[in-house]
Amino acid sequence: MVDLTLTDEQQDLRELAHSFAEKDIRKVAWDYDKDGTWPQDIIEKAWEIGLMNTHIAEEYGGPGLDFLSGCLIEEEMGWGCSGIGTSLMANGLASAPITLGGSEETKKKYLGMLAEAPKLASFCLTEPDAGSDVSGMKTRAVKQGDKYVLTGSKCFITNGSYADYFTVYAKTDPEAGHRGISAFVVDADSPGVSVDKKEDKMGQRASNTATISFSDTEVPEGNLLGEENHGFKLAMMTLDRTRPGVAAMAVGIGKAALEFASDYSKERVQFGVPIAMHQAVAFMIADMATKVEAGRLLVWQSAVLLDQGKRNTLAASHAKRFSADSAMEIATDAVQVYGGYGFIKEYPVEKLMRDAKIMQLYEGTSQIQRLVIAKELLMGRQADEETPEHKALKAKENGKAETEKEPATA
Ligand code: COS
Repeated sequence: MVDLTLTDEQQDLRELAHSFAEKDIRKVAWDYDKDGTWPQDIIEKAWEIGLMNTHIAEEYGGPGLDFLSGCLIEEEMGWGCSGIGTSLMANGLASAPITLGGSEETKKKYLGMLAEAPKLASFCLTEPDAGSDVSGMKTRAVKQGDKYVLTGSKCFITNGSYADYFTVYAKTDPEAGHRGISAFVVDADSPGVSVDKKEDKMGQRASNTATISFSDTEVPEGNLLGEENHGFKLAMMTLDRTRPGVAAMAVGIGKAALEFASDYSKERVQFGVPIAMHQAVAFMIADMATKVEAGRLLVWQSAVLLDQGKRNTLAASHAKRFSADSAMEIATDAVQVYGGYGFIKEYPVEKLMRDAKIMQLYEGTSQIQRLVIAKELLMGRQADEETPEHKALKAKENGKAETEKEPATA
């Protein structure tokens, strides 16, 4: 039986996140957006009440929550302010490669760091000449004795100016295309690391976006994530884990825009009746609502597959593509429902329209999601392929079962 009922814990978490978004985020969202204010106060409070780093396993100090719970939080953060939400959630992107590929020591140190204090980490993949085309990156990592030396520049790095460490992708075999990329953890205070630029953005202005450069930056070999030259797959598997959450944030933007538009349509009177009574407007509201509901279902599906230890590449791209494009459409329609007022900064929906745009761009453009969808469908990859965590979990369970059996067989 397919059951879309949330557990009591998930419902409580969703309520906590909603209340935080309403009382702490929305209160300042439009001001922080205007001035591009860094939301340090909100980050500290969100960390304190357990809304950050929910994916970090209990053994490294986190709550080890499921992916669906993470998505419930992300939707509420998107509803409150997706700029602030992006700042709150970027640790998930930066730390997923550590969870997937880090040694025990690396996990304890770097996942533990985020669990112990309201610290931040950034994911450094994109470069000025390598956005969608990840394998075109130029950053180099050269092995010298027991360390790697990194040189290169990464751009559009979320939280880059405030991060304590970075997960960085670099070429270890420049001739090997995507099979010559490796991933590393780099401490932000390492010699040769510089934060070059804070971008002045159209939307999500409270989030920080920076350029990070590495100049002969030495990284201990123990900070290599996964195997050398296997970084591309690590990046793709990371994006499989984070795209459902980004899609959830887009659903949150859509829901916010829908609510503002429907409230306004009931108040605004034209031709003697509230504009909601005009079918032209009512149908727009109806379409917005369907897009929110459909987007949420795709998000939940892509998260639940992960929670079941299944490959979710296809579902994650469906969710990200549809929810991002829908957020843009819904926010644009919300401006339309507000008429001329929608275009004015004093009213709430123009911010949502600016914020929604980035959802179609970051963590893979809508065109890249279509490319992934087409490849997954045409190459017939199996949705139920097990993930490495699932295999590891099974092995652990089997190990436990064997141990439990031991006394009986002895
Ligand atoms: N999980 C595990 N492995 C994956 C994978 C996934 N989700 N997706 C691809 N791979 C593997 C493939 O199986 C293939 O393996 P082999 O080397 O063994 O053949 C390899 O990775 C290359 O895959 P593919 O041929 O599909 O790569 P392409 O270069 O053609 O396409 C795209 C890759 C364009 C989809 C990828 O580069 C991408 O997602 N780009 C967008 C990046 C992005 O989101 N940037 C935003 C910045 S992060 S905020």
